[in-house]
Amino acid sequence: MKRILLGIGVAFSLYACGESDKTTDTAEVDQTNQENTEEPTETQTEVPDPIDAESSDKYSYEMVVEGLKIPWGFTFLPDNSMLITEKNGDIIHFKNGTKTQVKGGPEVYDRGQGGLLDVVLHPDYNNNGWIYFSYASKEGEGDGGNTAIMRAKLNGDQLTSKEVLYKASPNTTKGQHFGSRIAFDKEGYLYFSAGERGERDVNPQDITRDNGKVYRLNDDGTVPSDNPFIGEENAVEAIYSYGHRNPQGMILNPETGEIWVHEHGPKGGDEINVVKKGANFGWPVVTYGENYSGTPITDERSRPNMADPIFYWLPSIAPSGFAYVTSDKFPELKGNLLVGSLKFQYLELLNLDGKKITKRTKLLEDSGRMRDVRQGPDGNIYVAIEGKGIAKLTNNQ
Ligand SMILES: [Ca+2]
Repeated sequence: MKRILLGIGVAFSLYACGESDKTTDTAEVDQTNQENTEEPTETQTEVPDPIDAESSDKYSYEMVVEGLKIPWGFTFLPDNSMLITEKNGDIIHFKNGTKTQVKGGPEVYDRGQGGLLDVVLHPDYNNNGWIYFSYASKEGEGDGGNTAIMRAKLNGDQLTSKEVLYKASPNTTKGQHFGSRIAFDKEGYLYFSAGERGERDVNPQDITRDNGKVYRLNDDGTVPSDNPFIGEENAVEAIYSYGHRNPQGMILNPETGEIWVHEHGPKGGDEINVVKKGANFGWPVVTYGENYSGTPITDERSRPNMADPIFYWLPSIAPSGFAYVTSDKFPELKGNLLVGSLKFQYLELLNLDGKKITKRTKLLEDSGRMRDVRQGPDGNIYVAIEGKGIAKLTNNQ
């Protein structure tokens, strides 16, 4: 069965979003009339209205790894050394104050928002040594690239035992919306996102196509037998949920065991979604955003058969990187969420009460495009800042 979106006909350029390159992402200030920023309709949904962010100067940062270009993701090895992905394809192992280039990484399609993306360790890394990467890959037929997942092992300064676990298709030369973040749940399933590649009217609502999806695989890349679309005609059986736009944040919520994503909206309407098996998250049939030109995409915010976000941003912050803080080092952050803002160049603290965001606070304002945020094994909070490197959060008191 094909679930193809009908009737959303006009294709607008989606190139100039907050996630796009540095020259365009701040160009999308609202130059159009204000009537287009009408309040969303409240008739069908219990989604809370956006709230304003407060500012806090309680925190600063100190650089830990300097001289990076676009550090897209990073993770910590058991010896507390750091593995960092640069969008251009470089993999850097930072240990005892020294950066070493890791050889043998995936060949990446470094274009627009694509390149080497996330890096995550297997939950049982200590025993199996598997490291997972997401990246834009040229593999397969056709010009351009699409999102791929590889796992490999680190031996000295060399990646070995490389296995490509997934490659989305078709390739396209469009530069936007690759996703991609990776997370494991408590049962050891591997989740990752692939954005809709600038084809919003083609990909996100069609489960026979890649892109605009969250995927679920076994750790070896095989498809779990209880994935939601197994056996549906022509379905991409690795799909776990659909109707996504461009998720660049993904966490395991340690309290609930759920996978949570945030995703870039268009102009307005970045969302936090609780991933559910087989759910349709609505893009572009329902959205709290509008076209970059200020024209509406739809006036529908919610439908009964589509999953609402638990929270949305208006205006968009262009979110990238996502962390749930469990550390005792920062009691004010514990049990809450951290999200990087590319567009406004700060770290956002979201106070969390169950599935409700109760407060937004801007930390580290004007630091630079905040690409990723992770809690380290030492309980510290680390951020990846474009044009700078990896920094550690410090308390001003
Ligand atoms: Ca949605």
